[in-house]
Amino acid sequence: MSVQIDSAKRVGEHVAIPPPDGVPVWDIDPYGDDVLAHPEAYYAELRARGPFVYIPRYALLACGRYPETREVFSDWQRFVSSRGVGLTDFKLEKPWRPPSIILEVDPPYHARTRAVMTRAMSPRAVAALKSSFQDAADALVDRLLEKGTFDAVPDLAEAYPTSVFPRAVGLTEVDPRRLIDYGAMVFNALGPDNVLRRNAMAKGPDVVPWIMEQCRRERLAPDGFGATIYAAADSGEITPDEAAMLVRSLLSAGVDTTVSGIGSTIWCLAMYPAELERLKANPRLAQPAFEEALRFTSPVHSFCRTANQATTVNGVPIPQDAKILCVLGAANLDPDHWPTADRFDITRRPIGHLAFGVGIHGCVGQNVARAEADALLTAIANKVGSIALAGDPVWRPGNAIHALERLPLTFKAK
Ligand code: OVM
Repeated sequence: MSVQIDSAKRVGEHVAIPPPDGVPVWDIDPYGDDVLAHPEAYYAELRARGPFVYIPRYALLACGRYPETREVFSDWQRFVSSRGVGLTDFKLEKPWRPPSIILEVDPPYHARTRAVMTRAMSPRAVAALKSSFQDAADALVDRLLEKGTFDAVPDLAEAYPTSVFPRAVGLTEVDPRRLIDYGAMVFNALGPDNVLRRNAMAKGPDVVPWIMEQCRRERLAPDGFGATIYAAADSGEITPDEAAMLVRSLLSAGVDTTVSGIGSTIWCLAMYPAELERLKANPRLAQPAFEEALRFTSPVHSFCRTANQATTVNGVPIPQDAKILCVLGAANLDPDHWPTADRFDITRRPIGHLAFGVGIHGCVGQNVARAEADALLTAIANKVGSIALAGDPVWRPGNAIHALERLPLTFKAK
């Protein structure tokens, strides 16, 4: 028994569990445009209805309270990733691309690929990039101050990561548009066969072959994350084909995430000028400001897991084969976990936020994301006197990413 959202293409197919005893049924589309663009009311209602809800439209369980979301996300034995982290159960439906060999696998195999990626983006490897990240951030902020008024989505949130990350990977051909479009495919593919997924997937013929080509060893510089990954193939730790797949993971997960996280952080500073003042007064708040912006906006709003066995979470029965939508954005705003949860406070230091996930699958690139944000926020703290909206911010719906479509701003110098 399974749900097929689109029977011809079999997109989003998974086992259609019935509502478990005692789990409230909620007739909502969590992939609706309005929910995805402005999710806060949905987050609050999801938490209020119970530790889990059953969503009949997709025969799906969903959780958004902090303890349960953290438990499902942490326990890789009961809640596996190898059956896909979107709506599709890879046991039932062939995924749109060969599965990621780090995201969409379980232990023991996972430990092998994870170790290579951890090494490639180690604190030492990232520290070596610090001064070039800072130079690029200083130069970009200077240009934006000269412009005065600009759209912070293309001109800052997209411009900065695409100016430093491809080089850090070792790409020798940089095509920001294709990198961004591939990210949109990978993340929207986690949802149902809606317009968001279809529009993103339509770029496939232009984008996928280009991405795969950039993953080849001959294409990569000898000093990036990619080179470290291929060095692990030389030592026999992984195969050359696995090395190419891990470079693909860098390009899948490293662009749209940081673009979204940086854009949303800038939005926070524009919306909460008192917090910008605190950052200007103490540029060392750059790191905690980014963490708080991640908690506050959750750029990756949800990922799924699949129950590999019947179990219970906080007494709630979870049937075997259930897909569980873990709404990280809801957990990061749970008022039972976070005092004054809906306040953006750059001195909060929100240890344990779920914006990078948690557990063995927690974001392996988080040091890189932090280094990018740190450089940019340090440049802003040192150079920017005020940030004002120059028009209405527009949020863009996404099946897994919550990010801005447009953010018109005016920067004035310090
Ligand atoms: C990957 C990957 C890793 C993390 C997130 C992601 C859904 C992809 O390994 O391809 O986006």
